[in-house]
This record gives sequence, C-alpha cells and structure tokens, in this order.
Amino acid sequence: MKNIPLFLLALALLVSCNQTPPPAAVGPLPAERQLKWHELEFYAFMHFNMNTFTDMEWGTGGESPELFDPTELDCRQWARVCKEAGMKGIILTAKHHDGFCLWPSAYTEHSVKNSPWKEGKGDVVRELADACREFDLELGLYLSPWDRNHADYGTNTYITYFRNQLTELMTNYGEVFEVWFDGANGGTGYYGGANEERRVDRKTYYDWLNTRQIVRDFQPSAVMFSDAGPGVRWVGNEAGWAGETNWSIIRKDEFYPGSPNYKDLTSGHEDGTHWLPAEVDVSIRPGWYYHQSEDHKVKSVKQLVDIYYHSIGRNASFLLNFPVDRRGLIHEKDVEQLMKMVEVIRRDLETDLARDMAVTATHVRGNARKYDARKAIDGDPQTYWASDEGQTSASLIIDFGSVTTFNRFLIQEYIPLGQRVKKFSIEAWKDNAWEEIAMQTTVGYKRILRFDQVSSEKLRLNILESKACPAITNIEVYHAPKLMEPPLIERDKQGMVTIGSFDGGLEIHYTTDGTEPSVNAEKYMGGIEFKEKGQVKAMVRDPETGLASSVTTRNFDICKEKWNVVLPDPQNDHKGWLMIDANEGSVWRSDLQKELPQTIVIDLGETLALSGFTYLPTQQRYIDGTISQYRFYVSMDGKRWGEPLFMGEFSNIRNSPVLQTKKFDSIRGRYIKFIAEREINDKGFVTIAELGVVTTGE
Ligand code: FUL
Repeated sequence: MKNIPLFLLALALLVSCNQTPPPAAVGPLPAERQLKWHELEFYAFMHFNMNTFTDMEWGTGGESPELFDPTELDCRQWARVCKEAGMKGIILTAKHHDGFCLWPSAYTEHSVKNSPWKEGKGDVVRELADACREFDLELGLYLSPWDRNHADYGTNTYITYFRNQLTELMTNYGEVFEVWFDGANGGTGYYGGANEERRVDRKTYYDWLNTRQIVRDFQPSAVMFSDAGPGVRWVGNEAGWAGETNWSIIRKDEFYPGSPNYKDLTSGHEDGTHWLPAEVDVSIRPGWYYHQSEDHKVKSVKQLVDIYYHSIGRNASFLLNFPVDRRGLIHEKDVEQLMKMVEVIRRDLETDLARDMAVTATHVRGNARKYDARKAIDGDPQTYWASDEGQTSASLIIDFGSVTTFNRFLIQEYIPLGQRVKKFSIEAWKDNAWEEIAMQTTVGYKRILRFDQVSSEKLRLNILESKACPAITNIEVYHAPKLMEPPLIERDKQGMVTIGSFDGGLEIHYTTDGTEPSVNAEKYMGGIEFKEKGQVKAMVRDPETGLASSVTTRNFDICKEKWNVVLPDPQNDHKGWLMIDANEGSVWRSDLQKELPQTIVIDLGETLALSGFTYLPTQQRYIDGTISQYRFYVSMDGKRWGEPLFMGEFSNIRNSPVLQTKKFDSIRGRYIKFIAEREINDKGFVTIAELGVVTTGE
C-alpha cells in the first residue's frame, strides 16, 4: 500500500464509484415529452366559447355565430393570472362539442369570422398564443372530436374536416405542449340542420392512429390527452382527485373514450403496458363554462387546497379550469380563490426542513457516493438515492439534530428509470422507538403526504416493497401552518341553521340580512332559527390574533318544514323523505322493481308562488341513479296538473353532477310533480339527494 500514491488511491475510488452502474430501468418508461410534461405539474384550462354566451355546458351546434361577442376579451389577463399563480401553461377550448371555432378556420363558416367580435377579424387562438409567448407559458389546445354543428358528422368526410382543423391548429400557432381530445363523442345534435341523433364507433370512427399522426408530425413534443392517451390519461373523474395508489402506467389498450372500466384510470395498473400518467381536470366552479348563477359557487380554498394535494400530491398533474366569463376575462372571484389557494400552498411548502440535514440509508448502491442518501435531499433532480439491484426494501433516516415539528412529507422517484415503489411508510422517532406516521403505496413523479403535526428529532422513510431497487430523487419535509377556513353553513328541514368552523379556538360571526359579517356582527352561540327565503353569511375569527377568514354565504329558499312526500307512496317506500330532508348527504333511491319513468309528488303544505325547481343529484362518490331527463309540473290540488312547466335533459350531469336549477314563469301551486324519465346509465333506478323549489320574490 505504502508505495501507492494517495492521488492514485483517490482516483481508483472515484473510478470505482463511477463504475457503479445505474439501476436497470423498469419499463414501461416515459417518453422525453412526457418527462417534460410531468414537470409542469400545474396549468390552466380555459373553457370559453359559444356556451359562454348561451349559458350552456354542451351547445347543440345550432347556435348562430352572431352570439359570440365578448366585450373585453383579454388573453393577456388570463396569462397574467396564470403566471402569477405559478401555473406553467394554458389549454383553450378552440372547439367544443357545439363545433364553433375560436379561430377563423378555412374549413367552416361556424367560427369567429362570422361573429360580431372584432367584426369577424378576430382570432382567440392567436391572441392566446401571443399572450402565452409574452408571459412564458406553454400553449395547449382542446379540439373536440365530436361536432354537433357539422353536417357530415358520422361520415368519413367529417374525419377529413377534423384533420384539416387539427392541421390548422398544429401549424399556425407556434409550439403546442398538449392537445386535448375529449371523450364525449356522438349523440344528438344540429348537424347542419338535420337535428338528429348520430352514434359513432368511438374505437374506430376517428382512425386515431392516422389522426394523431398529424400532431406527431407537426408538434413532436406535444402530449396528447384522452381517456387512453397516448400521452396523458384522464383521471376517471372531474371532481379533482387521483387515487392514493396511482401508477403512471396502465394497460392502455383496454381503454378508449367512454370505456366502461374508466374507473381504473384513477389508479392506473401496476402491470401497465404503457407510460400514461394521469391528469386531474377540474373546474374552479361547478360547471366548465361560465354561468352567472355560479358566481357564488367558486370552490373554497379548502376544496382547492385539497385538490392540490389530491392531484399533484398523488402523482398526477393539476389542470384547473377557469370558466372565462362573457366579458372574456377570468372572473374576479375565481382569481381571488386561486390566489388564496396558491398562497396557502406556498406557505405550506415554504421551508424544507430536510434540506442539508444529516441523512443515512440502510442500503446504498455499490456503497457509492453517487447513490447515497444525501442525493435524496440535495434538491438536484438528476441525482437519486438507490440501493443495489434486487434490494427492493430499504430505509432512509433524516436526523434534524433537534426536535422538529412537521406535518407534510414530499417524495419523488427518479422516473426516467420507471415507477418502482409499491409500498412505503414514514415513521417518527418517539420515546426511543419508531412510531408510524403513514403507510402508503405508490410514489411516482411526486407524492405529498399530509398528516397531523409530529414533533421528533428523526424521520424514517421505509421503502417496503418495490418492483426493483428504489431510486428516490427527492424528499422534502414541511411544517404547514393552521388553515383559517371560512365556516360551513347548513340548515335542516325545520329551518335550524348551524355554522361550523374547521379549527378549534375560533369564534364565528354571522348575519341574516345580506350584510357582510364583521367582528361586530352577531356571535354564533348555537343553532339559529331561519325558516324563510334569504341569505346567511358567516366568518370565523381567531380571537388571539384578530385574523378573520373570508365569508361564507348560503342562499336558502323557504325551509321544507311543511313538506311531505305524496308519491312514491310513503306506505310502500319509507325512504322518500330523504329527498326533502334538507340533508345533501342523504340520498333517496327508487325501487329497483319499478321501471322508469318514476313519478314524484310533493305536498308543499301551503300554496306558494313558484318560479323554478332544483334537483340535487347524489353527491356521493358513485353517481348511478342520476337523472338525465325529466318533466316538471305544478298543481293547486295535487290532481289537476296541466302542461309540464319544464321538460328536457340535465346537460352534462354525468360529468358535472351539481345542483340543477330550472326556472319558469311564476305560477301558484301547492303540489309539485317531478317525473324522472331517464337515468344517465340507463340503470333502471334513479336517485335524488334533494328536491327543492324556487319561490317568487327575494
Ligand atoms: C368533458 C366535456 O364534455 C365537458 O364539456 C368539458 O369540456 C370537460 C373538460 O370534458 O368531458
């Protein structure tokens, strides 16, 4: 030894370290464009098109271009808002199912060129592309395969048209990062005046292989979204969550738009055949498009924060939709909620407590520095901690040096080598033993765990099961502050209002006259009797700091105290009252033996001036039983009903099962009749969380 110079020894060591080969990849693997896409994490959807002006979710295709007339359209405002929120791109509904084009397509008259906006000289796609470039954002485009306007929809001629449009979008607006192909395909429509139902074979009609080639040819780095990708997959719901177990791989060939096993999209498949990561698409309001009636229904900060953790925190991306309003702007309320959510997340994940702490691992690949535990907390996405080949369990300990309080744990796999971890846990060192904080399954590109705060000197990560040796590129630990959420306001059937805060030690102030509650407003001490139609507003306040939450507003119509179910006959169906119990969580389900239509009759207990009705579909996880078609009547005596005041469909209720309100000219009556004619999946039964009325007068 003594003859060997030290520098040679050091060199030998270096060479041996560098000689430790990287772990073998575990396929299927992400493509380069998918790796780039993963890093975007958070980007925006803009639903803005003909529906914005017709107050619809799905236009029929028969709308006149004359209706498209935003007064202050400003794509720079969209881009500015998104940029400030830390979003990385914007996807625009260039064409939705109604077929209206936001760019002056050479292949149709059904576009902005025949609208009054900018006297037909405008191009929304161009304006957005320019704004994205200016604000350094990526541009994405939604082009609906279904076209309820086009006369040839259903034939091969339409496919040529669709491809021509795709080519226009892929060649005229610079680089595109994502192309969005929606799964809704075929059904009733205007179709050039035919006004009929046209079904297509979703698997074959679009000849997807050749259609997608257009994107490949002109935009090689763009990912394509659809239920089955091929670049990015739908997450199987529009409610804002990915599964806790979420594989970025899936048996792709089992899927096509509308496939019955779409629920698998929420978790992917451990034995997936393709890399097809999930994108959580969700609107900041109940609908995708702007409806003034939803101005007070912008998602709460709590909801948005939850969605963040249930998407980005669960190995998916977060595609947050803004229903751009009729002015052509993201509504102030949406901006406000977005920024509040972003601020909460910023504070939650502000100071990484793991960075630069002492860290050790039970197993290090080849005992090489290149793969040691430090690589998991060095903030470098190119380095990772790994164990030897075949070593599929290993632990890593972060030693904070002193007792540290934390309640968030962030972990990332080095996904160029594939998604590997199947099961992991984290533990805290307490009273000379390891105490479990969380036991979880997959990690993937990114996983963030939330848990009650823990104070400990050390944290241990255990990779318990993995497809191959783990490759962990990043671990972060945080202490998120207490969240001051606006309170929850509820009212029962008897008209008793209760208000709840989400944290201990907070006081609640409220009003019932429509004014904003301040510290001087009535202090909530328990139930408030409020039977009439009106508004209850409340806020929570921390008496120690004087900080107040934002205000919760609930609009109530008259309470349902006097209501009774006449049909279904309470003698045979004991659960009918669930649809009028003022509890949105309880659901009535019709008798399985009875076929549709199902007739419901309610006695309101008094004659009222009515100008509408409401149907709240089940808010539970699975929405079978949701009514898609109905008729509605009013009667003075419960015997003579006359013509229906409303009949038709609850559009897009399958994907957006929110409160449905249908208004009509005021009429007096004591009985209402609601006939459920069709269920979204033709299940043969229907469900109702709540039925309500709109009484005339404020
Ligand atoms: C759905 C569509 O049918 C909705 O209208 C919306 O565009 C949403 C993002 O995708 O499936």
